[in-house]
Amino acid sequence: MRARMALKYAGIEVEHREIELRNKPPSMLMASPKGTVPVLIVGDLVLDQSIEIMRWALRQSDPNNWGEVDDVTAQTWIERNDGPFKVLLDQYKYPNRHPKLNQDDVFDAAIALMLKPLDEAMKSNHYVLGNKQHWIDVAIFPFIRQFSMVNPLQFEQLPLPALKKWLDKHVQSELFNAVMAKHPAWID
Ligand SMILES: N[C@@H](CCC(=O)N[C@@H](CS)C(=O)NCC(=O)O)C(=O)O
Repeated sequence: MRARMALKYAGIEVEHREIELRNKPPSMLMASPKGTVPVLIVGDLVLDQSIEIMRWALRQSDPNNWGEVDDVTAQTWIERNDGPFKVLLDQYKYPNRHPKLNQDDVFDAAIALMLKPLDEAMKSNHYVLGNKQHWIDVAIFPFIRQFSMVNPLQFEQLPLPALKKWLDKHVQSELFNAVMAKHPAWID
């Protein structure tokens, strides 16, 4: 979602090929053997990390200066999100794959690692890095959205008002809703 959003924001038209993960087309695996989505192919260039796609899109066009400020802090957030938080998110989403883990511990660890610090960061500002939207907001919020959807009642009870406001704003944004449109699966 974050790669799609950055491409749309930058006004880049793509031929969108929706991939069925259980039935990956050979053309995709030929371009990127690691077999994860998204993959962006531009001539000879193959980008198969969503963050790389975001950075590439913003280098083409960045109309509202999403890439303007503090890339070092953004990098710290992205590493925390894509690394340890993603691990906890998967453990929380798929408890039967992790029968030895205590779900409450997983939940608490995710809050302490990511959700609480995000809420703190956004208490005086509206966005992760200040009062302006940055690519880092778009890079992180789909993961917080997934987290919020695992057990909505549990999420609702969290005392993290700034984070919830930020999440709602992104979920309701035109950009996010524009990229949520369904596409038929691509067949080679
Ligand atoms: N670090 C990669 C992770 C991509 C990733 O894990 N994508 C998942 C779907 S969200 C996937 O393609 N999984 C392969 C599969 O389930 O076979 C990125 O951000 O692009």
